[in-house]
Amino acid sequence: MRLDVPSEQLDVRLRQCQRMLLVGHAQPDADCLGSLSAFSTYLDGLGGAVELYCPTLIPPNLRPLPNLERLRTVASGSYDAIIFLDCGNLHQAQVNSDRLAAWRPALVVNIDHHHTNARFGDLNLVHPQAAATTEILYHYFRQLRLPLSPTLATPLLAGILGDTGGFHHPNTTPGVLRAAADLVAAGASLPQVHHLAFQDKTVGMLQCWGRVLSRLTVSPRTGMAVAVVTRADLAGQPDAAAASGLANFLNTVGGVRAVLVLVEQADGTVRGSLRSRDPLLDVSKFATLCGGGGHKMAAGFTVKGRLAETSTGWKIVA
Ligand SMILES: [Mn+2]
Repeated sequence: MRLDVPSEQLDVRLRQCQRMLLVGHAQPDADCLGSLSAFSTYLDGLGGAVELYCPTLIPPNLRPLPNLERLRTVASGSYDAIIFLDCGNLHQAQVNSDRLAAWRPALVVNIDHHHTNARFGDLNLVHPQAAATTEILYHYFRQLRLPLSPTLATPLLAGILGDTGGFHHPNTTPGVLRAAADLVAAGASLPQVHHLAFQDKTVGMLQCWGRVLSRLTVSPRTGMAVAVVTRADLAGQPDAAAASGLANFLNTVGGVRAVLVLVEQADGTVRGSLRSRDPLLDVSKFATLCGGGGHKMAAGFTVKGRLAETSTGWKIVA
């Protein structure tokens, strides 16, 4: 993979920085957290101070990745460089332009693979053909001839496994598999990383899914499965796990062309998760219409409102 910005050019800039902040998106997944973990290990080796920031808490199954104990949900200092990882836009990281200005960064780096990426950085390593942000980082580190220790290889593989659904999504290219093989050769354990990335279900979550699935509808006309998750269904379950896990699961059901999971959030919004396995569909277009974004086969959006049942189905009402 040829990177938009030569690796040496970014490496030289980062070596000049005293204070750096790594930023991940809200409700971070294995790719986002794998990227934060691996990139912080690399930056620690350059000499500057490195902070890790994510606006929401991280799923317990991903906490063992190196350096994530340093992750904070607040970052109030000023930084020479801010590096956004796996964020399609500032909004996904819950960062507005005032917040960004307050961090007073001399350099904003944007490393991502969402094809809706807004290219908001001073340096943009945005590669929509990459299966995962960690696949971009893999090539970045390789081009720098950085030795791949297990500490680096494990989170890189976690991101690849997470975003390829364990090598079963259509983004699993020969190049992804070669990168993964190289990471296993460098000391990442495939069974351990698979466990880390996917053993995220709990009994409470399955019971929540049970309530939601009892009302599941699949349109005979469009093949779209729609599931709605109310606050009552959640009964204290984390919203993100309910949404993305359920959407991925429904995407494996026969006869389903596309999936929409709507989850009522505690803050008076509804989060939509979209999935498809049909190469003729682009669910990110649907997400973009609703103010969100993402990939052709996995996308999401957030709208104000709450879920209400009507005589003909469910509606998002103010
Ligand atoms: Mn990703």
